[in-house]
Amino acid sequence: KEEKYETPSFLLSTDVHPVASKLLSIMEEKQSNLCVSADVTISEELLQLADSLGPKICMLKTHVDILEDYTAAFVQKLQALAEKHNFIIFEDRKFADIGNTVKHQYEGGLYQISSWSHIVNAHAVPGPGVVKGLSAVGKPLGRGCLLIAQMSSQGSLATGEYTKAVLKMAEEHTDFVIGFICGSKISKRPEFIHMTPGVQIQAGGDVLGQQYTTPEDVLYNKGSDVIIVGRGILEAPDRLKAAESYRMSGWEAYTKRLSK
Ligand code: 5IU
Repeated sequence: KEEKYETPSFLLSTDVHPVASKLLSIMEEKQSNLCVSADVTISEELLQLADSLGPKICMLKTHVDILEDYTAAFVQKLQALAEKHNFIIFEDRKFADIGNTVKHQYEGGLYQISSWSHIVNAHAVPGPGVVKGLSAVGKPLGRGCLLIAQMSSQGSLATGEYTKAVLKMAEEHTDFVIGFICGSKISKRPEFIHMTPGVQIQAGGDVLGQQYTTPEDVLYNKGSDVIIVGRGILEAPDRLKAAESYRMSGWEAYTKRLSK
């Protein structure tokens, strides 16, 4: 297949966080900037999703606390599938407490998230202590963190000056923060990864304030790097077919932007 797209040179730079560079090479190798949001409540279904959609995705996003049958054996199986299909695991935990508390929430409790999730995310509301606390646990394990700079939901307060302050917080912690959850590109630094939820083939929303934009709009017009898709795939009659269609339209829009 002909493509104008070339490996971005910063991928070769040693300054890039190992998880970010792994993600970027997975994206290239699989021609996918699709992160599936596996919002299901039974672990067997999640594993089955990870196995069947694994070849189409660069990342799998979880909410372990919605599983009704979580076990340590489940995460071991999930990790094995991440190895098998070469994708990154992202637990969408949205940490938002003081540093000392998030440290415990990240490392301990029932889920021991730091032991299996390559990436987590955090709200910047508490100030830099939240990043420092998470980093104390995650950095020695080679983990990365995304800061929530904007949200897809209607009436979100994460806008304007707040978003700018999040960007500054990220710039001050580049040894652990690898990018953002956002609606559009907010930093020109190529080593920051921009990931956007609220994506469906058709723009619109749900009854609880979620707002959807299309892959083309998010990746081409808004300059984001990765699309996060949940119900657009989970509620499709054929999930594999839907995932392939998001992968294809996402990769097309992304490579078109990179060769702009
Ligand atoms: N999610 C959002 N918006 C955000 C953030 C996270 O939708 O701003 I931060 C999560 C919630 C859900 C997934 O797990 O992304 C989107 O799912 P749907 O594609 O089903 O709306």
